[in-house]
Amino acid sequence: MSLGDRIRDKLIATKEKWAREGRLLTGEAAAPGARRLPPGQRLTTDWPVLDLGIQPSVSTAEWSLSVSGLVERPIRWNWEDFLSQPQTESVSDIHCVTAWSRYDNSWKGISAKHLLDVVKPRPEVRFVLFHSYDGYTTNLPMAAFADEDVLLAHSWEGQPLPREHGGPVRVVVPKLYFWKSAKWLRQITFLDKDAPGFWEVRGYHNNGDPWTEERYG
Ligand SMILES: Nc1nc2c(c(=O)[nH]1)N[C@H]1C(S)=C(S)[C@@H](COP(=O)(O)O)O[C@H]1N2
Ligand SMILES: [Mo]
Repeated sequence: MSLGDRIRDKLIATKEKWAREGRLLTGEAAAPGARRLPPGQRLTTDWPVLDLGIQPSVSTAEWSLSVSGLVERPIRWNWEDFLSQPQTESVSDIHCVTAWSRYDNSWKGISAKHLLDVVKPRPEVRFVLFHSYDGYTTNLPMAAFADEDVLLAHSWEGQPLPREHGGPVRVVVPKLYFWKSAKWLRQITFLDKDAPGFWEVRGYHNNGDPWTEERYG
């Protein structure tokens, strides 16, 4: 096993232990939206980088996004196809399960709403699963994906999304802990059954609502 692999395994094991111990839980649930900063979070103005020890290097020339599963119209978009879709800008807050929050991030990309209009999920769809270039996966209930503020983002603060933060394209799901916002997005599958992702099978909560502290499940 390489040093990188050992460090990665240790990092994952530490987070699994935190999940078992309920680290950072305050027990003070807040109504979603009742306050801007969710319980147990502290504000930061820098932007920490979290990954599994790999930051895949994907050029826009080799990048593509496949959308498959229970949809009327599966797609595979290259970079040009992606940029030719209607573009949306939005500003939202980040809440990471490791207890940092960052306000007022401005994103640009295509909205989940638009993607849904294009691919037309079948009525039996209940869950969405994201697959990333580093092997990461994370799942969302369909209703959470269909929210107005969910974006497939290629820019942050007017600049191309940096590689360490998931460029060329990452998901942004502002109302859930940030582990649900897959970086280095490669594929989205629409499913009738749930399929817990990388952290969800390692002790993180299946939903991940910051205001009710759904940190661990
Ligand atoms: N592909 C991929 N996406 C990922 C992760 C990852 O390791 N791989 N980490 C998740 C976690 S745990 C967090 S907190 C955020 C971190 O995003 P940032 O590095 O841009 O702050 O990305 C999420 N998306
Ligand atoms: Mo995280």
